[in-house]
Parts: sequence; C-alpha cells; structure tokens
Amino acid sequence: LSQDELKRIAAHRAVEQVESGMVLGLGTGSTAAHALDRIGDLLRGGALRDVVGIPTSEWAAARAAAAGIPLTNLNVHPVVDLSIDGADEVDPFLNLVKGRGGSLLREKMVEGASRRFVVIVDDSKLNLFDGTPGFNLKLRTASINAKASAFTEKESEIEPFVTDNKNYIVDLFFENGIIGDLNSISDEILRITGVVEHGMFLGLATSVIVARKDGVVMMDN
Ligand code: DER
Repeated sequence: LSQDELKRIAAHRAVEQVESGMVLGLGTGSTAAHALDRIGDLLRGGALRDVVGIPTSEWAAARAAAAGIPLTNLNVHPVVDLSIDGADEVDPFLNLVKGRGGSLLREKMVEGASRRFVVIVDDSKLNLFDGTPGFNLKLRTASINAKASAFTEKESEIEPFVTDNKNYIVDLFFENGIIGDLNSISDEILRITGVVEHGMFLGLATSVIVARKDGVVMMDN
C-alpha cells in the first residue's frame, strides 16, 4: 500500500462518521483531500444529504466546491458537528502538530469550534514531536530555547510564505526535540507580541485514525 493509499483509507474511515444534516469542518492537505472527495461522492450518490462544510483554507474551499460540498462559515454555524483533518505529527496523548500546509489558524478556529474532531493520518505521522519543523509562529527564540527560521515559499526560498489570512509562517526547531511541558510552551508562545497562533493542537483531537500497512488503528482520548 502506498502512503497515499494509506491516507485514503484513513480518510474514508473517518467519513463513515459523517451523517446527513451535519455541519462539517473541512480539513486541509493531501489526507483531508481524500475525505473531501469521498464526502462529495456520497452526496452525489445520495447516501449523504443536507451536509454543509466550513473550509479551513482557500484550498479546502476550492476542493470542497469541486466535490460538490455546499460551503458555509462559522458566522452562520458557530458550532461544528464534526471536523476531519490531517496532521503533521501525533503524540500518544493525541496532541498534534499541524500547519505544514500553512492553514493552522483557520484549522484551529474551525476544529476548536467542533463537537468532535477526527484526525486522519498514515503512520508516518506518529512521532514524539521530534523537533521537525511544524511550529508556526513569530517569536523571540531566547525565551523558549529554540531556533526559528522563516518559512519561505517553496520555489523562491527567499519570499516569506503568506497565509490565507495574510500572516507569516515561521518554523520552530527545538534542540534535539525535547521541548518540555507542551501547555506551558503554548502559553509562553501565545503571550509573545505578534504571535497569532501556533501549530500545536493540544487536547483538541477527539480521536486519531491511523492507517498502517497492517491495518487501521483508532486512537481515542
Ligand atoms: O497543514 C495542515 O495542518 C495539514 O492538515 C497537515 O498537517 C497534514 O497535511 P497532509 O495530510 O498533506 O500530510
């Protein structure tokens, strides 16, 4: 099974939890893409009805529209029934690092407003916050013993990456991956002037569906 097939398997398993009439949070990324496409197929086939989705990025809005999922927003639906999205890293407590796609702010807004948030990953994402890039924030690195490097547009390597909300993204590298208590790091980061949000999703995931070559594993809180 290729990595993309594993992503599809995890995504389709999550979509089994979608019921007609739901307000959905629509994730961003290559794993979430399979979920959006699957929801569209079920709507077209009549197995699902009256579903609306709140996209977590301009990319998700376009992908969902192409799949035929009616779009809405948090002003109309401040509470979301179910969000489905990928992640870059997952720890055993279902804490996540997200944001490699640059959509972490809208993702956290939508997923933070969701009754249930189901994360879909292939098993390459299971690691202990090993310090690989994924923390997206502007910060004075001295305060939390880490190095920050500007997250640049892929092709240019010079132009800073600008998000859908016109913010910059900065990757944070922690020395040998040890970063201490996640909640206190989160508080410290969010207190820094200029920081809009960071890519640690702590205590937000309801469950994580992990697709592995030998089968699918559900991680629940
Ligand atoms: O940017 C994001 O948060 C994405 O959800 C990312 O974490 C997962 O993207 P992938 O499914 O393409 O690996």
